[in-house]
Amino acid sequence: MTATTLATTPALPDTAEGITVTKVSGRIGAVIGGVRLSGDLDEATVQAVRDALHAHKVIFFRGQDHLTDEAQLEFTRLLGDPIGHPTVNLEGELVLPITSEYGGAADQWHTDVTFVPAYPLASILRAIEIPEAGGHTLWANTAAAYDELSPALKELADSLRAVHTNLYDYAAISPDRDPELIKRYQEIFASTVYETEHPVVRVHPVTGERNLLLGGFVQRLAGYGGDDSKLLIQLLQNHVTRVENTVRWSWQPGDVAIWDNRATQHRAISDFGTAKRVLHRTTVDGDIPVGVDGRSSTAIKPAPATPAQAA
Ligand SMILES: O=C(O)CCC(=O)C(=O)O
Ligand SMILES: [Fe+2]
Repeated sequence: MTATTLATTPALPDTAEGITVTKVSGRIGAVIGGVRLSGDLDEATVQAVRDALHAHKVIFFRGQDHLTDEAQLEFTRLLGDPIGHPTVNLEGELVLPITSEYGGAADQWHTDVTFVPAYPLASILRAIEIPEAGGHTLWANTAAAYDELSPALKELADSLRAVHTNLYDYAAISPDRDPELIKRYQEIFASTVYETEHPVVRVHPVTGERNLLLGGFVQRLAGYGGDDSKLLIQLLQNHVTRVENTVRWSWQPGDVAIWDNRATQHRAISDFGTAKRVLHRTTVDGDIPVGVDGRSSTAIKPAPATPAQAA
């Protein structure tokens, strides 16, 4: 870069200067201070938020009580195109209530909506009503998980592809919940069956980091028999959820968490009994993952339209 271009590089506006970034854990998570979230943020502030998101994977904002659903959605638009859930938001709503109404919470480690090829690049979760105790959320850094693998395991992981689906046995993973409620939830959540083959190692399109892409929607590894598939998935998933790679957030109403859905997994902690817990989620449309070998994810179900059908 020449002296001339340096001299003409615009200084960041004042608004971005007041922003503080304070790490919460060693490897993932930071609290951002000095930002009042809204659809009116200037580009320098939005860029600072994006940078913090890519660096820390999940970022937290306290005291955003002024936000309405509409304002949350307007802020979401600054990060990309908001997108509804493929099966739960059948009316096309862009704000998804995450409630305890089905008994408990999303307490399996997962990355949001990985059963479709271009799953969301980020999710934004706003706390509305929080139990007096418990109901925390955990996030794990899937790039840190990849980094700590031995060279031989990295090479193996780089070569694997996994099938993700929204059709699994919901009752088996939540044996202590009301079977009727679970059945109703499964009927909605898997009303259309999706299956997608993703690379197990996704190259992040912004940071270039390699991330393990697994989580609760994984069904099997392509080309591996059942037992080997299960064991290999477990081996890699254990690195993702190692406590050292995680952060835990204790919610207050008005808190907002934003996570890089291309670089994390998360889960709720279902330890709040029958207490009411309500959060509102928006998601930002994502891009199709690419593996280390340059191969993209592919849809299996619903079967992609052939060129003749599409015509
Ligand atoms: O309820 C939570 O803490 C997490 C919910 C969740 O998985 C999500 O909002 O994507
Ligand atoms: Fe989730």
